[in-house]
Order: sequence, then C-alpha cells, then structure tokens
Amino acid sequence: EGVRVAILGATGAVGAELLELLATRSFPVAELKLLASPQSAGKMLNFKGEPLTVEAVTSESFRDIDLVLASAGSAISKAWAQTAVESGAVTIDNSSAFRMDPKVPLVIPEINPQAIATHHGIVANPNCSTILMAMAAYPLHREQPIRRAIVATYQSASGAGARAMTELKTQARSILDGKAPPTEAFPFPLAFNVFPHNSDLSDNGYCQEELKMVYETRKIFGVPDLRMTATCVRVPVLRAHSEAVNLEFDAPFPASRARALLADAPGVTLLEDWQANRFPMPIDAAGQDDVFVGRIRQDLSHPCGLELWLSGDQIRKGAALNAVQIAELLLRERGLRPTAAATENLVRTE
Ligand code: 2RA
Repeated sequence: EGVRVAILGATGAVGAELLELLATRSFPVAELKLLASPQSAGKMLNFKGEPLTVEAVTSESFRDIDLVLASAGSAISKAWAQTAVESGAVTIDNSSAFRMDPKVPLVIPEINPQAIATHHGIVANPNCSTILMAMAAYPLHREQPIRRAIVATYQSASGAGARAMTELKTQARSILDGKAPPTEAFPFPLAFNVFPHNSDLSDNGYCQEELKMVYETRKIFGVPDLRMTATCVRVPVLRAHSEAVNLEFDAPFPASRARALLADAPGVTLLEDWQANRFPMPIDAAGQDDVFVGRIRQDLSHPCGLELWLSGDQIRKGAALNAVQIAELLLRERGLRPTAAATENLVRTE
C-alpha cells in the first residue's frame, strides 16, 4: 500500500521542491500532510493538482504517518523529530540537527546507501555544499583514497531560503535604480557583491558551513582523518551552488581517468567543451537533478593533485532530491517502519 507522508517545512523553497519531486518521481504517496509553523498555517499548496492546506505542526501531527520529510531548520527538527519517531514515522531530516549523531546515518544514496541499515528512526540529509562536492569527489576517492581536499564554494542565495532569493532580485533592482538595496534576508548587499558565508564563526576562524563540509564528508566517506579545508562564499546566484575543488592523492591521478570515472558516475554530468572554453555554470545546473562537473585538470603545483569545478542545484540535489532518493532507498531496502529498537534508543538532540 502507499506511504503516508508529512512534509515539515512545506512552505519553504525545499518544501516546494519536495512536493514537486514526490509527484514527478511517482513516489507512492497514499496520504500527504503539509506541516509548518503556526504563522504559515492556512496557506494552500498544490500536490498533483489537488489543493492542500498547510497545518500548524502539533504533537498529534505525526499520528498515522509513515514518513516525515523535514526541512524547517534545526530548532524545529530538534523539537519534533522524536515525537515523529515515537509516533512510528521515519524522519528524513534536511537540517543539521542530527547529522553528526552516531545513531543517525548521514546519507547520499549514490555514495553510502548501506548506511541506512542502522537508522533508529531518523536519517539525516547532508548539507547542500557537502552533497554537491561529495558527488564529484567520491567516484575518484573510490579509485584512489583522497588524502586532502581543498574546497572553495560559490553558494547561491537559495541556501538562505526563498525570502533570500527574492531579496537578491530586489537588491539588484534597487541598485540599478540608484537606491540602497534592502538587507533583511541577508546581512549585506549580495547583488553585484560576494561575501564569506555568514554562518556562526568558530574559535578557529572557520564558519559552521565550512566545518559542516569537513565533518560531514568524513562521516559520509567513512574517513575520520580525511584532511579537508573549505572556504564558503555567498554569491549573487539564485539557486545553484558552484565549487572549486582541489584533491590530493598518494599517487598521481590522471585527469583523463578522472574524466572517465565522472562521465560514468550516477547523478553526475560531465560538462567540458575545451574548444569552446565552456564548463559548468549555475544556469546549467539550476532545476536539474545532476551535479555538473568540468574543467578537470592536473594540479600544476602538486604531482598528485587534481583540480575540478562543479555546479549543482542547491534546492534539488543539494536538499530535496537527495531526501526523496533516501526515502526511495528506504522503501526499497527495508520499508519505512523504524526498527523496534528505535523507540528504546531514541535519538538524543545535540
Ligand atoms: C547555505 N547550505 O547555503 C546552507 C544552508 N542551506 O546557506
């Protein structure tokens, strides 16, 4: 029979993409409940042509629900995930709330699908910039273990939400009209500007976004001592992140071999036209499932280094698509009922 699904955070940019993907991928939805904060309750959304009213999430919301797709931020996930698991629903959480919890698998279906076997009711969706980088790096890592990764990201406004995407356009319009750009969704003008990702800073000078990339990649690859560093930057692009990735191996990794591996990698499109000097751009990746990779070249500063460039849709593969693919994987591999142990070993919040 079908799956009774609840989307927690239905009115956000990722929520809208989840609705679209559940429909276009023919996920077997028997019943769909749209949940959000009380402020968003009452909004009407559409699923497969049917109008649906968004409800305010309550402790009763998850009764008779099999699957919760949560994308409402860490605080909401921490507040409600345990209630969902106790109600018997499996929760795929797009927030950072449980990603590093040892009882919570952190999954990219093309990379570590086996990790879902150990879930106790919650499966975590990695951060978007982590997913996109991992999709390009893992096919190479599987051939030759990566010893060190250096990543610079060029992150779209969508990572800061639907309101931020709207503000980017408003800022651009204001500037072209010679007016001061609004800065409500963003702390600074983003139009015609870039700024280092403004997530909270740690004592070591890294922001949370950068540390997420490092710690999450280590967990997904199963390499606790993977040497990695990242510089995350917000750029005036609507919904696709781009990343410059430098990978160091123990031995030389021919660019031609990397090209062949990535051309065959699931969820990756190799886009390289050297004659036309044409490589992945956000406008190629926006709205697409695949991560677009190109400009693969030997690192001229290191005999065992490799450089590559990628663009990927932050809302789609960076969030909603990966979550729906995890749901499809769970359905195929083990069904959606949490293990009996789930209720005893409920996931602790951070
Ligand atoms: C960002 N990855 O882009 C974060 C949150 N989605 O800001």
